[in-house]
Amino acid sequence: MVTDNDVGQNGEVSCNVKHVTFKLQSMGSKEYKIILNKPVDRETQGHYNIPVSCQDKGLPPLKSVKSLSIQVTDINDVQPQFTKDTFQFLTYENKDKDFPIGFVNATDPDLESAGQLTYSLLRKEKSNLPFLITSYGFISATMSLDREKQDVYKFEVFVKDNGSPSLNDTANVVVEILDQNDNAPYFTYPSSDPYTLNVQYHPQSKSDITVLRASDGDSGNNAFLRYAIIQGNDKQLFSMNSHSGALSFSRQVYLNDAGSYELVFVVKDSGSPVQSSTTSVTLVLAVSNETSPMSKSGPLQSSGRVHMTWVIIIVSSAVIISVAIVVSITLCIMKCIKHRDNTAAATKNTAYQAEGQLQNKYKVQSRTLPKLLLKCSRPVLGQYPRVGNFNFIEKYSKFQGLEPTLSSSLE
Ligand SMILES: [Ca+2]
Ligand SMILES: [Ca+2]
Ligand SMILES: [Ca+2]
Ligand SMILES: [Ca+2]
Repeated sequence: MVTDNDVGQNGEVSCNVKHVTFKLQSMGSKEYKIILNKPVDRETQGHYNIPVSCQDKGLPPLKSVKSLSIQVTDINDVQPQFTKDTFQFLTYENKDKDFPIGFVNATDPDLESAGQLTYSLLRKEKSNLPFLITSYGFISATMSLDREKQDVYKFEVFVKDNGSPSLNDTANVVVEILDQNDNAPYFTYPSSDPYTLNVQYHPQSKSDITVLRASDGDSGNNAFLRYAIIQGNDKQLFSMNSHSGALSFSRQVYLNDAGSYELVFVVKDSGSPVQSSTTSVTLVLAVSNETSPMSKSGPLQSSGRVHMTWVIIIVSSAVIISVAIVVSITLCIMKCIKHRDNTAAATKNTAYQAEGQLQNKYKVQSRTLPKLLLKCSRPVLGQYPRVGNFNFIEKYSKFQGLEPTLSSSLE
């Protein structure tokens, strides 16, 4: 409502609003109501300030401008919306009850109860889901989960606002259960423990005997199996392919290999910690008469003998060579002593005669000369006359206490 106390045209007033969303509608003299030019959305804009101007028809016209504040009231016109179409969670098996799985969440921009959300599980039929969800979207397990029973759970969650009428949304949830190594492998073949396996061997037979089989309820490395023989293979007659479980002869089979073998096999998974199981097999080996009679240990003994022969040859050779060396040395010493006795006499005169010739130059003492001569030119002395000339290449003084490095000749 607008007032103007003037009379006549001076009191006639007209008002208007320049706004795209609102306009004025006349309700008669000096009364207007503001109406919507187009719909408003509180979630887009919740408040408006609208300038309203009024002007009379006097001369000159007088004008008044006032701002109107308009607040948009909320209604529950937006439904809640999950932030994802599908929520995916991973969790381990064997966890305690109430173990947390994850959160789901949705948005709703409405105000107060129109935007207050409540979550729940959408239970289809009578499926016994081992999960619960709190009203604010937290999912947990209601029991310990076993991946070997069920490894994936798929269900829907539901969210609603508290407006009136209430609006809602749904989303998918996938919970994948991760494996733990909680199952030991077990043999499926042999099918019983102990087990008797009859094997007939012919020389034409292949080395394969049989293939052991095992199973493991886990997955991945927790079910990656390896096989081994852990007992009863003292003669090293059998071998096991650790991956395939194939049992075969590891060497040639001989007649005396026939008999019964109490074998124990193990199968292990590759989990952490490793789990395993064993099984016993009585392998009864019959061999055909065509089989080589050579004993298994034959080649080993033969090999041992060859080894021993070599040892004997080497030791004998060493002894013979040692004896030869000792005899040679002994003979040499004896010969040496004999020669010294002979040359001592032979050189006595020569030495003294030589001394006369040498003294001027080298001051050689007469008693040392026979020794030098004996060492340096003993073999020659016997073939030459007792009198000779000596040509030292070093002076005597250097010989004292040293091995002689002189050469001598007798002419
Ligand atoms: Ca709303
Ligand atoms: Ca709402
Ligand atoms: Ca498992
Ligand atoms: Ca396992």
